[in-house]
Amino acid sequence: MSYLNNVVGYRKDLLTNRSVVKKDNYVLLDPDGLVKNVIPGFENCDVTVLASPKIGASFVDYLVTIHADGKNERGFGEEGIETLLYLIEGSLEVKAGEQSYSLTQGGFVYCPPGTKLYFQNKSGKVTKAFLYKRRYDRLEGYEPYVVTGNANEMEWIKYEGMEDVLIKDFLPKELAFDCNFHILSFKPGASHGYIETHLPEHGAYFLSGQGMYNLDNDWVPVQKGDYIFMSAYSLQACYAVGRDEEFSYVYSKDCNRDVS
Ligand code: UGY
Ligand code: MN
Repeated sequence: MSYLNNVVGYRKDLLTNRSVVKKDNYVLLDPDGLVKNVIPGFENCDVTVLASPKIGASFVDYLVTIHADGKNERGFGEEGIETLLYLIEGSLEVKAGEQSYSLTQGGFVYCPPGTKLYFQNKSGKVTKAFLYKRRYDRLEGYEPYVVTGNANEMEWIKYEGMEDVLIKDFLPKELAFDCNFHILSFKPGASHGYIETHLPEHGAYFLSGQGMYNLDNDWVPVQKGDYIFMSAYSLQACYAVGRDEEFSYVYSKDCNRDVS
């Protein structure tokens, strides 16, 4: 790196970006490279599309900065689409259809297809949210429903029996739901028990700490604010680095369905 500092006009922001894009395999997005997208109906919002079908995902993830009085009056979630909003920072008024919720940091609302998700930032402060949408895979005899809660009030569960890797599940483990959302947290030095290779896809937004991630056997450093898409069967595992802070991320995972 040091030679770059002697290059006349060297701009660190132009020459260094940790993002990696391996379409249909995995994607790491460094927040320094994110750009704003215009999404109809999102007012006073900076919207970035993270994962989408263009990189091989069956879902769309967004990072949304909602400025004072930012809102989406059209509602989020078209016909047949399920949605989730997770509040990374600040507070936000959210409606699932006609039902209203006041979310604080860590709050989430899941809407099944047929229920639109609306939000409005009345806090006067900037708020940051993670949004997800995906075509719902209906199973005869089962009806998904609105689920809301706050991750900060949920109990940690040992992940696969490990003492130093903990998980929280947002949605009930019921066949009505074809996906789930989790927060996975690693104590300093902790790691997955093995390199996972599985059918479900993930979109993961890093909430705290730093770690090393094995993505299809490429080891990449990741930290708070990064985003990773992991496609079906993409090899994946990580360990937390640092001494104090836990390494954690919120992520989606499709589940409860046969392969069609
Ligand atoms: O649930 C999972 O598959 C999760 N442990 N995967 C991951 O963290 N990459
Ligand atoms: Mn996994």
